[in-house]
Amino acid sequence: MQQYLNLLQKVLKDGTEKSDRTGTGTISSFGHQMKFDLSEGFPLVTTKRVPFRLIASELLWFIKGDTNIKYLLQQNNHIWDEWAFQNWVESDSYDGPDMTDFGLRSQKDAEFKKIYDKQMELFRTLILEDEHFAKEFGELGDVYGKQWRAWSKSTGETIDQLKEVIQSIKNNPDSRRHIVSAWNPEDIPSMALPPCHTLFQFYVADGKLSCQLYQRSGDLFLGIPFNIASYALLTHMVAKECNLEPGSFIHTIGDAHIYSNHLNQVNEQLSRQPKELPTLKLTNEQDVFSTQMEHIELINYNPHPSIKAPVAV
Ligand code: THF
Repeated sequence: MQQYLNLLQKVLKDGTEKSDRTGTGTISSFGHQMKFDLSEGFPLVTTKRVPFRLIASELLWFIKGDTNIKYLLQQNNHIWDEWAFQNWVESDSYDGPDMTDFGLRSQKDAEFKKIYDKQMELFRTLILEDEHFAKEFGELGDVYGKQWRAWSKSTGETIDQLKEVIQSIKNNPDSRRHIVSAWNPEDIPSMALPPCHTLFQFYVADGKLSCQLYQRSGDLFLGIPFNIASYALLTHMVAKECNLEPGSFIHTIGDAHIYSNHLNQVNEQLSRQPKELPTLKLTNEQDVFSTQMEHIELINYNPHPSIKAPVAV
């Protein structure tokens, strides 16, 4: 994972201060690439503890084609809560305390944070316990699950890109068109967040399956360790179904940025020595689509302690 640490270092050193959508402020640099040989171990960052369980359940959520956070909450995964919460507090049916700019305010104002935490708790309970509420406010719109499994055509039909790409890997491995796109220009206005991981391509050679991701924007401290492990896991899963060995994961990033409130955390991480990589074991004999959490096993992950940081919404 030295490559990840090198990228952090490079952006700290050469990046430009840049304002951003969330109002947090970043140091940013454009156009980077990392390459992970999956035979050398599973690329999960070891200079802090990364909650792999959250990465795996998020990926299974995408693969199911689900776009409602209810499933994530049932898995005790809260990484998407803020985006659904935002839709609720901005809607006409919301009549609680004012939550304008809750992301920034909850970090700066301890009194507000108490009120915010209470509203967020209420929101989670409603999603889990009230079916109508979950249908209306748990929905993130046309995010990854929708684009991967049910891209809408102008005719009203849908395209299952993930199923088709797996078929094409099996039937025509040499193809140069093993592509899944999450970037659907027509749907951008209805998405909670336009997709950060925009497009990925598989490649087959020498009995090995590789994957390259183009990510338009990457939060280097919080998001990128998730994204690397998520696509590495997907590559393992697809390789297994197609009777191939996992090859490399290549991660190409457009706007690579470090949020200004993650700088201490990044420096702490850079002071640590990377440890040996864990390995991944997939225990199901079936296809990608029937994989469950209990089929995904991470072995020998002994990272440095976790480092907390606020997520920019
Ligand atoms: N927005 C921003 N600003 N950064 C992102 O990484 C990001 N994502 C998704 C959507 N919008 C984003 C959500 N993914 C965490 C990790 C990934 C996320 C969101 C949040 C996070 O907070 N991770 C903590 C652990 C959290 C926990 O234990 O619940 C961590 O320490 O890793 C990019 O895909």
